[in-house]
Amino acid sequence: MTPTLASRLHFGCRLVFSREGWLWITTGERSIAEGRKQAQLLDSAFGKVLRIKPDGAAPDDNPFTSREGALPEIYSLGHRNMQGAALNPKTGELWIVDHGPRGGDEINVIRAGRDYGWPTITYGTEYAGGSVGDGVSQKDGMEQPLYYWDPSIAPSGMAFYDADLFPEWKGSLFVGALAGRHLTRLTLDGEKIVGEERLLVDRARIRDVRVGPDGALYVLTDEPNGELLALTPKGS
Ligand SMILES: [Ca+2]
Repeated sequence: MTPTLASRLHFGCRLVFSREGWLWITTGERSIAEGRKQAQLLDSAFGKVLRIKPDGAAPDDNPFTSREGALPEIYSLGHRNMQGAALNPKTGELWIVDHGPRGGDEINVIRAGRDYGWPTITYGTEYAGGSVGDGVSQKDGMEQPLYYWDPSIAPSGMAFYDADLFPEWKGSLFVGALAGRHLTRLTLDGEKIVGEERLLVDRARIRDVRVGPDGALYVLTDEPNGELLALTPKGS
């Protein structure tokens, strides 16, 4: 990430390959005031989704390649701390979950060149209390989330379920919760999130969730004595 800032928080961190083989990278804004501001700046890699080719170069059709002073790797901007990202198996689009401030965790579908608003707009407030910036949640030219959590769940990894082992889960989107200590199952109608079920409630802080080739759901806990859980249907 460039430039460098001294901080131990909000590094983003998820990697997803697109169908054409380019790599999406989610970066955080390092949580400090200087990095937060840079989430809106096109000469900084903080708080962005980046897209690169296997050799590290920016694809020619990235949205800001012809913008003077902009990093050509930038695909979208205005993000805070995207701890989950997954390819939607139906559309091939990138979906992310952004760990927000208090009351502002978001799910977004990522489209080229769009501004997802952080820190200008948010549904959350500062952890210490008080509004973020002007305290607005909508603004022209900035994307609204598909869904947000208030109170926060502290989202981590995410995965679309497209396997057959749990037929009733097909098409669902799973998101782990850290402070929320559960696994969320979201039901979708296209881009609308129409239902939320909480599983493994108070089991552990959950860091990541993935679907295995066997159709089981694998859940990674985030604890001193962390575990990898495999979820399969009863009797299977
Ligand atoms: Ca947003």
